[in-house]
Amino acid sequence: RAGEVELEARILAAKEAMGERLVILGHFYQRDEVVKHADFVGDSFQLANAALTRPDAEAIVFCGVHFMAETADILSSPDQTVILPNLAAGCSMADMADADSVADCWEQLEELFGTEPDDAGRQPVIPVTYMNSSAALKAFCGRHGGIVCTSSNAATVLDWAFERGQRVLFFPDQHLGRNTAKAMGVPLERMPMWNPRKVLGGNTEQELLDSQVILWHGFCSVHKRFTVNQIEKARADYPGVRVIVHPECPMPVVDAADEAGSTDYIRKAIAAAEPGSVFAVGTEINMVNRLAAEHPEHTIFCLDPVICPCSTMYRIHPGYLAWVLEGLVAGVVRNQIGVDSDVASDARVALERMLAAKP
Ligand code: CIZ
Ligand code: SF4
Repeated sequence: RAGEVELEARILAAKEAMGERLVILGHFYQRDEVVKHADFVGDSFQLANAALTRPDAEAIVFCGVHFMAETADILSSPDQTVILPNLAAGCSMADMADADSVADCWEQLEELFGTEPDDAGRQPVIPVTYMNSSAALKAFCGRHGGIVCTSSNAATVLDWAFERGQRVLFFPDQHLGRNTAKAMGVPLERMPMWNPRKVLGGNTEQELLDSQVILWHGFCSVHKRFTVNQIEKARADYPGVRVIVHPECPMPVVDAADEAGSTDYIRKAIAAAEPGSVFAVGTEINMVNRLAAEHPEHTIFCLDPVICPCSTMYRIHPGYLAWVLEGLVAGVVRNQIGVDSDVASDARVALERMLAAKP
């Protein structure tokens, strides 16, 4: 406790000393002791955009995970410095699509499908990456006619890709890809999964030739914990409960829920509901607890009764926040995230395609 109070005082003093030269961004999945110091709270893309509204801030301290800080660095101006308070705050899902495995997959696909467009001018494969991926993977998509998506715009982005390609290679999250494509009417038989440890990803040539969406094998270890059993239990305990889950959850869970949507969707659905509503939410616990505190007029609980924070988000301890902020006050930049300029410009191409892809 005493330690917490002291840390908080150190953070506040450093913020005060930095004034307008500093902006602190806090992801929805961060713990309260960190979020309370954030100038903006949001999902990864909202936060990258929030940074753009503060061109005067020379330092952007991103309380989130590595790929988010990279995206902020790609979109911010060259004289802004992006800082990740703990460099060990990665994302296990993003790490599942490493550059070597992706390059190897692409080579095998090019060999199978060729590189020539069909009569309608569609490329053999359009790569689509979820925002939750490394800058290197976003750059790969930029270089190969591909695009980035978020969990809010995945269907719009897939439409964009289906217009331009005979099929899509979707990374890193199999669940977001499968749930989105299924809702758009793509049959499951046409969504083989690519396992990078196997030749042709573990598929036959025919399965790949018939595919419409090839799903990378990645997943989120937080969202894959939600189960249909938990939904059945919530419905039994709270008749009339609204079950909302994130589309990173496995397909049977999304199918059994009342609704699936991004963190932004979940927040808006709860804010718009009649007072006295009951929500069982399938996403990270810090966000669910905060929603419950912000909306005492509703009953809101996490679908998983066992506390399940995102363990890498949790690595942003207030102690690291104090340490990087005090560094800035002393003129020392600690834990800077800098994306190489070639990578950043290719990644920006894929991000800009996403912004231009309108429903
Ligand atoms: O699951 C995550 O990490 C999310 C929702 C990230 C994001 O885009 O904010
Ligand atoms: Fe990655 Fe899942 Fe954590 Fe999001 S919640 S940062 S996808 S591990």
